[in-house]
Amino acid sequence: MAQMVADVLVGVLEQIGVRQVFGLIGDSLNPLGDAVRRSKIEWIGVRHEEGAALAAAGQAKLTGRLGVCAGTTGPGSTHLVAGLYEAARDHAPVLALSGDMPSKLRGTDYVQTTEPNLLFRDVCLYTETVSSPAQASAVIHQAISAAYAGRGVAHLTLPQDVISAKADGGVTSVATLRPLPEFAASATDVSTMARQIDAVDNIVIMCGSGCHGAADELRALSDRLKAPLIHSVKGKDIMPFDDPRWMGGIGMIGTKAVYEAIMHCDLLLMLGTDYPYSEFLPHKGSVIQVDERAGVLGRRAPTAFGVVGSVRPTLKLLIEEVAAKNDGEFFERVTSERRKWDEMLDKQADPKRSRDRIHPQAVARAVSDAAKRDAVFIIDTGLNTLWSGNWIRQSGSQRILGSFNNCGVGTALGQANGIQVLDRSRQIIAICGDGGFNMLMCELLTAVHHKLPVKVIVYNNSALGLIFLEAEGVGLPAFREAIEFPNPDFVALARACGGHGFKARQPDELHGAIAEAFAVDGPAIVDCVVAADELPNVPHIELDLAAHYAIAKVKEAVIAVTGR
Ligand SMILES: Cc1ncc(C[n+]2csc(CCOP(=O)(O)OP(=O)(O)O)c2C)c(N)n1
Ligand SMILES: [Mg+2]
Repeated sequence: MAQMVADVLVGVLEQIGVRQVFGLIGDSLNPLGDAVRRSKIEWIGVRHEEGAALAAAGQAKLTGRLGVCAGTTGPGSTHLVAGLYEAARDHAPVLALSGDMPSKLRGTDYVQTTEPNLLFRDVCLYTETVSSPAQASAVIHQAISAAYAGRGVAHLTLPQDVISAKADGGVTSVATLRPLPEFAASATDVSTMARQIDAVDNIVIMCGSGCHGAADELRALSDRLKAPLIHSVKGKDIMPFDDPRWMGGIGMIGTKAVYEAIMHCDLLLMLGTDYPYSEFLPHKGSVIQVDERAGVLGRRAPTAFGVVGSVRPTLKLLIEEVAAKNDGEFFERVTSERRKWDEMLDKQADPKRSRDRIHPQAVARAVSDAAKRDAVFIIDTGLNTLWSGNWIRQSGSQRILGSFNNCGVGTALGQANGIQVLDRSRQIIAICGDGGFNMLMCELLTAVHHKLPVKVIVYNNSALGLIFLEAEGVGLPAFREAIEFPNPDFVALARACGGHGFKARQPDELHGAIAEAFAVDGPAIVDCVVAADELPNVPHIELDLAAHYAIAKVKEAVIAVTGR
């Protein structure tokens, strides 16, 4: 049988090691589906195209390798777009494929008409139509190359007639399609950085996602400089929670010890992080920032020196150059503050804290304590992000992913499915709010269908909990009608879908429900009914914020009495 254009596309994906395409088939994708059917690549049919994009994004975030998803003409591709932002915002290489009507019908307001290259423009680094067999191989190469080079999303529009046409040659230069390699900063920059570090006393080293793989170098630098290591949430999983140098997180997923350390240090060394919340970064202290991406240097805090380079090889050079420091007083001070914060976290997470209600911190801690040492946690968006982010105690070999830049509700389960497909024997745990789970709960069916034993923990507070807090934080009374909602019986739902369901209503049911879910073979939900009025610990509570809460509470009391 002659090769179709679709075969050329699938062939190159196979050659670069893509093992799955996540998608939902439609007539325009039939030629693509047929080519996948005849290849070594597995087609993972999802229930909603957003789930396909999230699955591809989850894979790409975990591995740094190309994830691939597909949706059909019109609504099939509009559904893809939302999930693709997850890859775009977290700089993960994904190729999105969207089917399109036959070319002769373009521009005639035919059914399911969209302008795909316009639709995908914002989320993509590259979007192009495969417009003829002669041009196909070049744009296929270009798309994959763009996704790897820019670490983001590339998109190809696939008109049905073109991808089913006879191919006109294969893709060349396939060997060039691979993730970006690490690179060290220049020797001059390393020397300049070392001299600036030598000139100051109290240093804090902030570690972001660009520090993955550099744990040994970070430890060595911390020891040499007597400098505490702190992390963004995307860097949390790099080291075990109990490493004495690993003091905790920054910002809302962070500690008071870290906040104080940053505000009082002489120098913040920002490594592989583009942490966006400037209010938690030094306002006047000096910052040195190291990142592979020149464009992120200096944009979050006043920065004295910016260095372009990957963290690991750059630190190897820096450790050789920088002078050792002897005074451990600052490190000790941060350590003692960190101990106090950790004790507070332990108390908050104690299931015995209340006899008849489960506090959400206890859920996160119980999940973390029961998880395997190499589990992957995928965290959703909402108040639940704060519970999970602050109370999980990572092992150092676990991974923690989320939607930390896109901040999308309903993104955890789709990503978890994609990651679980990579290795069905690894423990993959999606931790969601009830609003988030409800949003894309159909993806539990994808898990059941493809025998993906994903474990889904649901913080059930019958509310879009974070919105309460956000409204009250600006002095508005919470709009209950918009925020609260009834939930289904999640246990029955899980079983109806072909999975397993467990419920914890009381503190003494929590550990058992989680243990049972982790022990069963196959996807499982743990419905954790949690106290809905729990307030997170804010490491830097500002007076005006506290005042806003008070005003909102007064307004809510008035509404409760007057109805207005
Ligand atoms: C797709 C999407 N819709 C809406 C929002 C705004 N939003 C942020 S957090 C949140 C509440 C999420 O509720 P839930 O999943 O129940 O988590 P909880 O805050 O209760 O833990 C909402 C609606 C968003 N970030 N993403
Ligand atoms: Mg909720």
